Amino acid sequence: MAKPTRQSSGKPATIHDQKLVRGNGGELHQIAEGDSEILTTAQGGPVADDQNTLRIGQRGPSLIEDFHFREKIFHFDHERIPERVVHARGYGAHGFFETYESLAAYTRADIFQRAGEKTPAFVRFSTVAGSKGSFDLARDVRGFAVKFYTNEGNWDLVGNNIPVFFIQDAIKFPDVIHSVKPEPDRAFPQAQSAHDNFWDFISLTPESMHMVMWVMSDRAIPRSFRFMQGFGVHTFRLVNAKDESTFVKFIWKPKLGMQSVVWNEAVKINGADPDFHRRDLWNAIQSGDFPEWELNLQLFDQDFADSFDFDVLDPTKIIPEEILAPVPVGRLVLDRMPDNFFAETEQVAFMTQNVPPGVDFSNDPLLQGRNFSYLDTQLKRLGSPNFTHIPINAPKCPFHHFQQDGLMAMRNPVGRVNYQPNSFGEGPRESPQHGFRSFAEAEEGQKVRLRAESFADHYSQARQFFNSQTAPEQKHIAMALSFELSKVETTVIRERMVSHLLNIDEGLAETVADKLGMKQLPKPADAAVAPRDDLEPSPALSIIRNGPDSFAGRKVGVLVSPGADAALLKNLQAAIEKEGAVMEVIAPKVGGVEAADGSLIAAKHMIDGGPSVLFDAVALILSEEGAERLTGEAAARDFVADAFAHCKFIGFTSGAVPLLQKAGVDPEADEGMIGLDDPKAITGFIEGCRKLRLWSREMAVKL
Ligand code: HDD
Repeated sequence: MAKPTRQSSGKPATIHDQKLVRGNGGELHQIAEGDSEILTTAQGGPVADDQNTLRIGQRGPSLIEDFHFREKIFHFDHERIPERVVHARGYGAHGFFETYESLAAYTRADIFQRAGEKTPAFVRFSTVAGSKGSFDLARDVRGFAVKFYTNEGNWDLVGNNIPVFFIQDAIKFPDVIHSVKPEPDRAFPQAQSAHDNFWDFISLTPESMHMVMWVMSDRAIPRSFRFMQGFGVHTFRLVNAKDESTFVKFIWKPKLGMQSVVWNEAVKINGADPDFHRRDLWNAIQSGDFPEWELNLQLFDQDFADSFDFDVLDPTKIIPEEILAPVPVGRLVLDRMPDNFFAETEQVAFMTQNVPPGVDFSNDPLLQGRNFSYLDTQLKRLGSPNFTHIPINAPKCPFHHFQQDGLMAMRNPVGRVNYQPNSFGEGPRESPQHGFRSFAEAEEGQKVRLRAESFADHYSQARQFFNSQTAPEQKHIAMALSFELSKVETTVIRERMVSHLLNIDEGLAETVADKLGMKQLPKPADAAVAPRDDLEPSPALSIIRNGPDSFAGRKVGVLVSPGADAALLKNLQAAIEKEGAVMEVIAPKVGGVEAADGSLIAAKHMIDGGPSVLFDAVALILSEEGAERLTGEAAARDFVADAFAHCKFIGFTSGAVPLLQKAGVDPEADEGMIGLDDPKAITGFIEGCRKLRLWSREMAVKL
């Protein structure tokens, strides 16, 4: 776009030529070498003074004639567009999808035809309930929406990090969302499910029980977008060139393994760094450590669907991986942050209806409803049916149609013919061969408003999920339910929830009831279908069982004091970086500290600004004198006490012992406490870190 510059305008000298700018008071200041372009209005008119409105006299009234002022304020007043009604807080990145092998046997989708083919992609991660400015570590589902810019149009796989949903029918969506959002009279709580309305709705909606187990699990407090799985949730179809259909479920698996935080940590992260997940993705991509996921398909035919325990059209059910193995078919790499958050991440419009030829819908009633909602909402948010003219939403393949005009039309076709068929041989025509053909599924039946009987079992998979977790994960679920229900003020809602839990796991129900101070257990909720206890646990459902095998992509926070051992720090840093992890130094002052050898150790954070909740493991490289001094600082004591309470591995020099003791941490408490005086111990520290957390520490504490 043409921008007026001094060179191109050839205008006589301005204040820029004199290397002067005006200050707020109108006074002129000298500016450094390197001139900039001349500021203009949106109409291109050069601006002489951007600091003072036009007024009569120095202290007189402002003039409406000041078109520059009016334009500037007018535009500012209109900067915001409505935030998404759900998934308002999100963060996106660009990347590509690389196909491993041709899937032509299953689908004619162009993206899956050629091994090694790279397709550009844009991904937006999000929380569901909170508004745009809410914190990242809410206990919530995470959105995992992928836009593939394929050669045959955009394909949006609009998924979550949880493979099931709260409701079975899209007509219930406004209800579940209203219930979780801030209560409408008081407008709180923000980004929390811990309140009466949510649990009231849930406790009256047995179909949500499976999802509730997932949302109360550690899946809802991920450590990083990079360490989450993603799911298309619904059963979709793949359709090949012979118009044969195969059912499919889509699963994204993170290359770096799964990892979550603990709730007490999440609460503190939200205060210390509300942008924790954003910053993490930004830092990883900017430093060249590109996050990667593998796309896995669960492929099955009608016979499998007919013989499976549950209805494959029911979005509150999964197909366990142990029953139907996922097949990796490609990888997604995120390697570039948007240049402009608003233009790309805020304006990107995902729509489940965007499928390329070769991918098709199933009759899942949630999916069918979504296919209406997403298009509709984009008009509300982006203000015009021309939202596909916004670069992030435009296809990257050639496209030709007769849609025209409308607000903010940016692509305006030329020529006479804007319809077809026409006699002039102009314009695009449909192609039965290349175009999208819906799978010709035979349908018949009466028009009814009925929930299928095959959707009626609401507890069996909830129980299976709970039984598939490790002991610490089960404990986290019990703690999460107790916390959430403790915030519910209406007793009958708490009791109703416990009555559902009794159908899932008695021990869980008893623990929660006890934490809620209930004198006696209610009766189990009436179940339309008795919960089954013959479903095998699915180890694939546990995060802890599916963690990483290295510490790559993680972060160690090292607390140093004056007199610290600089050589040890250097060795530690080398070992951490060799592992593919990152080290950050925390010191009493952000300027750093003088090491024992007189060198300066630079610090990234002061202790208040770098609490241990921001790190996956910590090390204390302290001189004894330094540690003694830190015993008086609450932030330093919290650094240590929190790291221990959150089951992190702690490496420490013997000088650090006074601080450990003052923080109530026994230096010999368990194998997670690793002395670093001997440089060889660094290897042991890194090996410990690979386990991410020492859960036995937490299990020693009774609920
Ligand atoms: Fe939805 C946004 C995922 C059910 C209606 N949804 C939205 C986003 C994700 C999901 C990741 C954010 C996209 C972005 O980053 O811009 N939604 C899901 C999943 C669901 C689901 C995995 C169940 C399996 N959604 C669902 C239903 C409805 C909607 C049943 C309505 C009938 N969802 C919307 C919406 C949103 C949206 C109102 C808000 C902003 C947007 O679409 O673009 O249309």
